[in-house]
Amino acid sequence: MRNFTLALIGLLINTLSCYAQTEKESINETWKQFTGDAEGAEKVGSNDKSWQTINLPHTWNAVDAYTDKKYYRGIGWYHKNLNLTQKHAGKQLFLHFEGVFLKATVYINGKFVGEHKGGYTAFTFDISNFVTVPGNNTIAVKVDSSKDLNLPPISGDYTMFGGIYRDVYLIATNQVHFDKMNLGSSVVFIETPLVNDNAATVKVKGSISNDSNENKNLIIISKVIDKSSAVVTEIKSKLKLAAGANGNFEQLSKAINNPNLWSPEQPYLYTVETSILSDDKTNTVLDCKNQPLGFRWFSFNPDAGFSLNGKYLKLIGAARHQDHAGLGSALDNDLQRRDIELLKDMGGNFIRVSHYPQDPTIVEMCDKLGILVWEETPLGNTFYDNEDLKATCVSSLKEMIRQNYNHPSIIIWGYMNEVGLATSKLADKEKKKEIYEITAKFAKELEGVLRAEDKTRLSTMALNSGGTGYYKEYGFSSLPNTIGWNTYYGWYKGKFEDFGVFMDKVHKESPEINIIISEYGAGSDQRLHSLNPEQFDFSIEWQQLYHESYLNQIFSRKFIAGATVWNFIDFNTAGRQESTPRINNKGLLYNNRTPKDVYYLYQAWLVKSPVLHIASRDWLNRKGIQAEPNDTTVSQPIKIYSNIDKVELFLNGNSIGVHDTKNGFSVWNVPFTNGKNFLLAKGENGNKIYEDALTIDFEIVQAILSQVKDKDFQIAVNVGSNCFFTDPINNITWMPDQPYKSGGFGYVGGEIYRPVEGKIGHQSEVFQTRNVPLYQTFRYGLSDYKFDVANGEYEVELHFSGFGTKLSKTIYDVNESEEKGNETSQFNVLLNGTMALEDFCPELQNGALNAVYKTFVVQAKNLKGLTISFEKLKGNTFINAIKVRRLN
Ligand code: GCB
Repeated sequence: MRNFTLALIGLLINTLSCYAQTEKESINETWKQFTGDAEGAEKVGSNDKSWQTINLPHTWNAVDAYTDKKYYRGIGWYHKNLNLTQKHAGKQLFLHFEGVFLKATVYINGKFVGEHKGGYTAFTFDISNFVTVPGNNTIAVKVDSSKDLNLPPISGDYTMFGGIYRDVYLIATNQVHFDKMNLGSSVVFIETPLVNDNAATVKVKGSISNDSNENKNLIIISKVIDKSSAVVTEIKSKLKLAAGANGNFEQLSKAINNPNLWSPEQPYLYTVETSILSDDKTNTVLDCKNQPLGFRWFSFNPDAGFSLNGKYLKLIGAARHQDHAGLGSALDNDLQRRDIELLKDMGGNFIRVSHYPQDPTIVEMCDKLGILVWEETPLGNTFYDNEDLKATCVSSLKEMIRQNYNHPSIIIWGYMNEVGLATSKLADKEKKKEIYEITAKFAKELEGVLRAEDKTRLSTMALNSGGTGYYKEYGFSSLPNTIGWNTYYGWYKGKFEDFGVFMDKVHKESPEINIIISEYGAGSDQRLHSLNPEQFDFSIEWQQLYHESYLNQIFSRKFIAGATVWNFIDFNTAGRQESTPRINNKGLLYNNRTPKDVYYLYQAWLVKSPVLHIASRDWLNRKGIQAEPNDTTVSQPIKIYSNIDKVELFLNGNSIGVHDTKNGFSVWNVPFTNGKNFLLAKGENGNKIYEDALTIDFEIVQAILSQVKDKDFQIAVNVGSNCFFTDPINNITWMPDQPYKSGGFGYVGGEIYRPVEGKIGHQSEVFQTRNVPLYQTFRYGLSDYKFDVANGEYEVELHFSGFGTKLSKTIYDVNESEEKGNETSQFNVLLNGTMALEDFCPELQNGALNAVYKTFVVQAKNLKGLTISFEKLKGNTFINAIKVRRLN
């Protein structure tokens, strides 16, 4: 019996004969790099002594993209010595680049090997005829990241990091091998023509090259291997290949009974191992390839949404850009993988790999962790009828599809984002029509390419919600199988509820269209907090309200098949300004991957295991004014994100009540005392107690300032803003603006600056300060700002940033446009009646959009406190922030 069992296992368990036939070796180490053009750098022996030595992945924009909107876009060079040894003799040798932005020209030993256009897809060059084996060989790569209207992306809200920013491999194969020259792809393509609960079949296709000078008789064996290494089916076929020829093969398996299905809950992966064997007595394995295989089927329905393996599934997750604080686009594979783990931990089952194909580890992880994928090519915003541009869009689309064909996680391919947006702004109607038409024509062409490349998946396009008219008129929205809507109601415009209204409208108007929300999001800046959050204030609290509302609206509409938050992680976009210039801060995580509190709202909605999170990790230093002069506590709301029905909150050991959780959260009004406040949340689930705790440092500001005895008294005000602003370097918190009330502090007269209704402050970068948001909001037209402080000597700090007419109107893009702001203002500022700033014009002090601050020493006498008075001379009086500090 024992012998019989062993024999059976011997038959079923794969012997893993695949390994070591083809060698794939990373060659990321010790490259020489130079940013700039270097004449003759492709030549052997060209002088690179002064170049820096680096390891890949590398980008030359890891620093300047974070400091300068005009970051370097141009040429850079890379050199590497490639030492080939005896083991490479007689092999076919290839260089495989996973990603070089934007254009790469590769030379080996001074000779041109090839050029690749497109910054987000892989490419492979056969270098066999260029190298000396054994021997030292020189690889030289000229990389060009210049803005090029012939190459996508031609526009976009993200930084175009230049360099060899993904891994590079040397691949050595036998003379007979899977064709490596198929657009950088894996060359063995897997499909599942039949798949249901009971049975599945596997189709394996590919092409083989015979680079030897003999005719070959070959056997091709594909084994489907399960997780326990058991071979569940095997397909065998034969191929005759003449010397120097290429040939295709296609194999179809028998039905596999009761296949393990792939899904987010159980991302069961099989491996398809395909080997080429010599058809002779030796049966030598000549090449071998392992590919992932997942059995799943899916469908979209315009009313019923998405279903996977016959079951309804709400697709929910986030879009991801590829950069990381301090590294730009040059992340190692562990960091890439971590992002997908973070998405899985959040409960996400869907990702939009935006706006371009990303590192191969991303989709590999999605296969492993069970996250469904929308992947897309980088044509966005605008389009020109240019043959080179079109050719690269087509080649990038084909490359993306072929390189990722076997990943079961991928369900949708996209090829355009918000095209037509730039066109919609053109004044010339004829021109507009013409561009819409050529763009739509090209969209049709790409749709055709996509459908011809992959009949097993669906197509999509992300459209901006403002463009429903032209998308319909020119046929964009009826072209792909699914439509993604990018919607920002409650952020760039409108109210949260407008989102649902919009979705219902587009669904009603075009009931035949499958709908995904490809973008929705709101910015947030950890330094900004508000008890009265409002649209576009970049407070953490507004972003929370935004997502609380959207989640409800998305889940209550079945026809919304899926949704991806814009964006999973704050990302670098050098042209954008706003509160954190060069960072689009709509992430659920910061750019260094620390989750924001709102990440846990998603967990509370999406994760089945108990989640309990006090949502104030982003706001641990709080301040508040007494409601009544002698109050020893000040109440402020605390939110808890949880999926546990009832949660109890304790403050410094005492229960302050049990609240029901609804829609993933509950809110407490917490009576904070001065100093440390220890909050402990408890929830019971299945007889287990779950806890979360944090300490909030609270400073109570006295309602009657003259009663403050502390000689170190200081108060800082973020004038013209509804937000607390905390400078993380010195922990000083600037209080929100408020009207003056006797005994306290506040403005007299004036208005908060709002460039348009619903927006607060401006979004242009302010220089000469690290505290940009403090200078983006201001109050104008005011007559006084008063602080009813006790008698004493005070330092008064007045902060201004003039901007004349220099505000940036566009959200991103390096071109600055003009918006009417506080036309050059001139005014006097008096401190307790004494002239402090005469004929003061903030722009003239330091130039527009630069921070200016002035300090003065003022005596508060006769219980009259401090009055800062503004006398208008020209334009408007205004001020951005004030700090008052007691000296004596
Ligand atoms: C969009 C774009 C995306 C931007 C985003 C934003 O609609 O598709 O690239 O980053 O809006 O944050 O404004």
